[in-house]
Amino acid sequence: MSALCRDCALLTDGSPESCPRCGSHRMFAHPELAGLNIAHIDCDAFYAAVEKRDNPAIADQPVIVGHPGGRGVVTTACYIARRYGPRSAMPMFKALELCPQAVVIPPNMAKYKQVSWQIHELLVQATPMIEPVSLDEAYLDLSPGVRRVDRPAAVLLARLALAIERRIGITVSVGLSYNKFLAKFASDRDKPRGFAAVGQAEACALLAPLPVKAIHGIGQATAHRMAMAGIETVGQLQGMPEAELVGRWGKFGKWLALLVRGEDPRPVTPDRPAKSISAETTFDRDIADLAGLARALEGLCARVAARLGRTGLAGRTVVVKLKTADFRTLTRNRRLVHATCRADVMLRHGAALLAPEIDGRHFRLIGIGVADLCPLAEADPPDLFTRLA
Ligand code: TTP
Ligand code: MG
Repeated sequence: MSALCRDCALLTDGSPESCPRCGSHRMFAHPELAGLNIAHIDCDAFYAAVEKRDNPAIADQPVIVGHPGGRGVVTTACYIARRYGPRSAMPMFKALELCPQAVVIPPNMAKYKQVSWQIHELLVQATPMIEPVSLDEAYLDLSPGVRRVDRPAAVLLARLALAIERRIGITVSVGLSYNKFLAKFASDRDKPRGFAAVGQAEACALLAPLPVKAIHGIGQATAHRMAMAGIETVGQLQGMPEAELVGRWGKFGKWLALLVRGEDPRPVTPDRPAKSISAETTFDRDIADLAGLARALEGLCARVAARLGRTGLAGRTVVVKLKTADFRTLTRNRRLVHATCRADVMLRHGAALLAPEIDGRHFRLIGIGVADLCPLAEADPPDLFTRLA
């Protein structure tokens, strides 16, 4: 048996009540913990959590995110509001009947997207194999040889959950298993701020009592047809040989035969790579002079280079973006002979793109990035002089 301290990420043998290093009681013990590598991370009441983070005055109140008014629906209800009944997709008027004291906040998608990206930036430090499912959830492959840090997956996940809490200010629930289906199943078992694992030895028994809809791919219609045939639970499907499942449901039956026994062949598939990587900043006071703008570019180039390094990418085109005081956006770009991931190279080309724009106009924002991405290995070949040296 291994146990994980969820407050200091120590992985220890046995199942102690408290952490031998930090004394925390948030211990998670599981016999297969050290050997499970596929994870699912899901933010808790995501939109509502972001709104509470940004307004501590409502932290202890029931919060519903959604468009107020007659025809609106609930997009997220925080966990306090859920005690009174409101749920996602419920008509707002009904949610407010159940919980009239709720604070209703219209969704701010731009903000949630930004938080989602910040979470992604943390996840990518643990592994490049991240499959985002929506703004607030992703699968991670943390297998040895894939993960960036040679620590057990459970340790990396505890660190990620802590980093998301401390740096971003919201909580997540983590599911750890040996495939995607069970990792997602696990992340839902201990919400909010949860940590759960499903091992090989227990998977079938855990799935057996669940309604058939718990199986990925069984929707309302299939569940209804199964109910007509007297099949209500996953256990009943487990009792059927594969030939019978295929006989009844064709190709889907083959899929069912795997999933009901806790097998899922789908690999974690990283999202399509970004088309460009960039950083930008809005000034407190508009800037018109080259020196001031170039100074801003320097910091931005360092940020872009750091992100390129983390994602293992480089770019063949440098792009500079400027926004004028009267909100006009202009972009200037330059294709390079060799792709780059270096801040100094980006800065040199960035400054060259910037110079012709300095004509007295004031700018409120500057950004720089690289596009036409390629693997890092193809970037910045040593120049002739270095090669000869
Ligand atoms: P979920 O992860 O399903 O829900 P949640 O994060 O609010 O709560 P939890 O995971 O703790 O159960 O969805 C993520 C976000 O997606 C959610 O904050 C709002 C949005 N969403 C909708 O807009 N409509 C919906 O019907 C659902 C379910 C979610
Ligand atoms: Mg969620």
